[in-house]
Amino acid sequence: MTYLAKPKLHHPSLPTNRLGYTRRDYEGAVSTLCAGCGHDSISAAIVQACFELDIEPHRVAKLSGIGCSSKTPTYFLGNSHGFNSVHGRMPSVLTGANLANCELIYLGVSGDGDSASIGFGQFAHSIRRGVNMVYIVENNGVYGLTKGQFSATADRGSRSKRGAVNADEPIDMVGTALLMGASYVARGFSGDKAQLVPLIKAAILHRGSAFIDVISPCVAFNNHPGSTKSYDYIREHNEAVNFLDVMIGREPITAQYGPGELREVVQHDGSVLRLRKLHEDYDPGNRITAMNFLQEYAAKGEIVTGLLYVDPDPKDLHAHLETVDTPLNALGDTELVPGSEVLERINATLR
Ligand SMILES: Cc1ncc(C[n+]2csc(CCOP(=O)(O)OP(=O)(O)O)c2C)c(N)n1
Ligand code: SF4
Ligand SMILES: [Mg+2]
Repeated sequence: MTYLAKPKLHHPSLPTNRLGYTRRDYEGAVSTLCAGCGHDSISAAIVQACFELDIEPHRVAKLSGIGCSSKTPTYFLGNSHGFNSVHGRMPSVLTGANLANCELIYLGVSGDGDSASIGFGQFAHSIRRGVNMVYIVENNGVYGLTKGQFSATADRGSRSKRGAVNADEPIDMVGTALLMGASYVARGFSGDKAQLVPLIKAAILHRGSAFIDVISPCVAFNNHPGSTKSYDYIREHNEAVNFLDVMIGREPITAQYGPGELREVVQHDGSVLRLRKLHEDYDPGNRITAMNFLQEYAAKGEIVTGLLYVDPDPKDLHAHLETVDTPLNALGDTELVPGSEVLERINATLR
C-alpha cells in the first residue's frame, strides 16, 4: 500500500457548500510528505478553492509528473480523476486529455525540477498552445524527492544545505510563462493561504492557460540560511502587488477604498476578479509592463507575488483548432468516420 486512506468520519456540523459537500469531501489520502513541507499547504489551498467554488469533484482531472510535488494529487480531491505521469511529461498528457474531453477542469501539478529541467519544453509548449488548464509549479528550488540537488530555479549564489554555492542563472517560471503567452499568470507563497486560495479560484475560472508559480519551501533540503527559497527569506522579500477577491457574478462593494486602490476584471464566464492594489504602478492587464516590473524587482532580490497578468477574454487551444463544442470523446462513429466521399472532398482541397 503506497498511501493511507483518511477516515471517512467527520464532525456533523462541518460547514457544507451549495452542493452539500464538506471540505473533507475534497481531501485525499493522508500525506506522506515531511511535516512542514510547503507542498501540503498548497494541497490545502486547492481543497479550499474547490470547496468554495462548489466544484463537483468528478469534473476535475488532476495530472502530475514525478517529484514530491507531483505526489501531492494523491493528497487532495480523492474523488476526482487523476493521472501521475512520467517525469516532465505532465503537460503533454494533460494536453491530450484536454483535447479528448474539453469539459473537465484540468489541474496540472508539477515541481521546479519537473517543469524547469526535464519538462521545460513541455511546459513552454503547453502554455503557448493556450491549453485550458491550471498549471501549478510547487517551486522549492531543489529536487526534493532525490534529496536536495539544486534545481534550475535556484538563485545564483544561493547555498545548498551542505554549503555548495549555485553558480547558474535561475529560470524564472513566471517570466517564461509571460513570454510564452500564458493568459493568466500569478505567483503565490505556500505560507500565505489567504493570498493563494483566491489565486487558485480565479485560475480555475479562467478559460485559457493559467499558470501559478507557488514558492513552496522544502524543509528537509532548502530551508536554511543562505537559501533564497526558505520560509524566512520569502517572508522577508515578498513584494505583493495586489490582493485578489473572486466574485461569482457582481456583488456590491462594501469595503472602503481610496481612489485608484481597486481594479475589477470581468472574466469570460462573468466572474469578477476584484484586485486591491498594493502597488500603484502595477498593471496586471499589460504583459510588457508586468515583465519589466518583475525583472526590476528580481534584480533587487525581491519576489513579486499576486495576480501578475490576466487577459480576461483569452482564446484556448480548442478555439485555435476550431473543434466542435461536443467533447471529442463523446462523438460517435457517424461524426468521426464521415466516409470516403467526405474524405475525397477534403483531399481535393489539399491538391
Ligand atoms: C526520467 C527521470 N529522470 C530522473 C528522475 C529522478 N527524479 C525523480 S524526482 C526528480 C526531481 C524532482 O524535483 P521537483 O520536480 O522539483 O519536485 P520536488 O521533489 O522538489 O517537489 C528527479 C530528478 C526520474 N524519476 N525520471
Ligand atoms: S523532501 Fe522537501 S519537498 Fe520532499 S516532502 Fe520533504 S520537505 Fe517536501
Ligand atoms: Mg522542487
